[in-house]
Amino acid sequence: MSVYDVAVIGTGGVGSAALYHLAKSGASVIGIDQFAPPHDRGSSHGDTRVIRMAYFEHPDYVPLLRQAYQNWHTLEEVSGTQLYFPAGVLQIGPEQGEVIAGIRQSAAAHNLAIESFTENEIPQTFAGVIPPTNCVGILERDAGYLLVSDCISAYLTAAAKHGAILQANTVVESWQDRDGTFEVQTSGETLYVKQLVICGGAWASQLVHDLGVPLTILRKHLYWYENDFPAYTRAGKFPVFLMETPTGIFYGFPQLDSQGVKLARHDGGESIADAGHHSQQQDLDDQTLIEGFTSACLPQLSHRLTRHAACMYTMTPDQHFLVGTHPVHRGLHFASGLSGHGFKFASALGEILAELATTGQTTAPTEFLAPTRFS
Ligand code: PYC
Repeated sequence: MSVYDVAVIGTGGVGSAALYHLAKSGASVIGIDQFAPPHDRGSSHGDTRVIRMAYFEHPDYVPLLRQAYQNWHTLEEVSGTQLYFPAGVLQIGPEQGEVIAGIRQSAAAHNLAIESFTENEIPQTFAGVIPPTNCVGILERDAGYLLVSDCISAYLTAAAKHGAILQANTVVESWQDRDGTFEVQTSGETLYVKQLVICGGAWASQLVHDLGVPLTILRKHLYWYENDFPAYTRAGKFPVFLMETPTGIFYGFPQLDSQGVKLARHDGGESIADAGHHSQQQDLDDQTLIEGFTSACLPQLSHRLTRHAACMYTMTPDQHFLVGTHPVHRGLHFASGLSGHGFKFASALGEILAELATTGQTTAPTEFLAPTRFS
C-alpha cells in the first residue's frame, strides 16, 4: 500500500505540467500513465503544436494564454531547452468567418498586436500562399509552435527533480472516494491519496464517469509532405498557418526537417467509440481533401507523402475545455475535453490543477470552462 498527497492520472501535456507544479509545491505526488510518456497513442504527438494569443475561439482564453506563454518560458529556463519557436502564425479566412472575426474580437478585447493583409497582399508578402477567393489574412508575430514531446519530457524531468514519482505502463483500473481519501486501484497496486488530478485525454470519460458531459472522440490525421520550395521552410521564415476555406479549416507548419511540411485538417474527423481501439490507418478521403487544399493554397508543395500519423481530439459539445473540481468528489480535479486546441494551454492548466489540488481554489479565470455550464 502506498500513500501520497496527490495522484495525477495521465501524464501527457497537462498531466506532466500538473506533476511538475505539484512536486515543486512540496506535495508528495505520483503520476500514473498507461503508456510511457511522451508516446504516440493519444493526443500529444506528431512533433509540433500551434501556440497563438489572439484566440479566435473566445477572448476569455487570452488570460490563460498569457499564463501559458509565461510558464513555457519558465520551463525553457528550467530545462535549458528551447520549446517555443516564435515563427509567427498566419491565419486566413473570410472577413466575417469564425477565424478572422474571432481573432479581431480577441485582439481588440485584449489589445493584442496583429497585422492584417488583403487578399492581394497575401501572395505578395508570403511567397507561395494563394488565399481562397474573398479571404483576408492576419499575422500574429508573437505566436508560433511548441515541440510537444520535448515539452512533456522537460516537465517530467523537472517533476522528478522535485521528487515526483512516475509510474509508466500502469493502468488505473478504478478509483473510489472513501470519505475524502481516494483509493486508486492500478494494474500494480492500491494507492491512497488525498487529492486526485485526472488528465485522461481521450480516456477522460472512462476515468471521470459521472461528470454528465458527453465527450466525443475524433480520429484526426497528420501528414508530412516533401518540400523543395525554399519559402515554405523555417529558414525561409515561413509562418505556421491556419486557413478557413470552403472545404475545411486546414493548418500546418513550416518545413523543419527532411520530413517536409506538416499539414492537417482541424475540422471534420472520424468519430470513434473507444480511444483504446484508435488505429494509425490512413484515410484516403481525408488525404484527398488535404491535397486539394495544398494544390489550391500552397501550390508549390509536392504531393509526396513522407509521413502520416493519427491522433485524437476529445470534443465537448461546445468545443470549450472542461476544467475544474468535481461537483461531488471535491478532492478530484480535472482538465479534459480539450477539443483539439488544448496543448498550448498545458503549462497553465497544469499549474491551475496543482493549485486546485493544494489549496482548493485557483485565481485563474477558468469559470467559463466549468463543467457546470452544461447542467
Ligand atoms: O490550436 O491552433 C490550434 C490548432 C490548430 C489545429 C489544431 N489545433
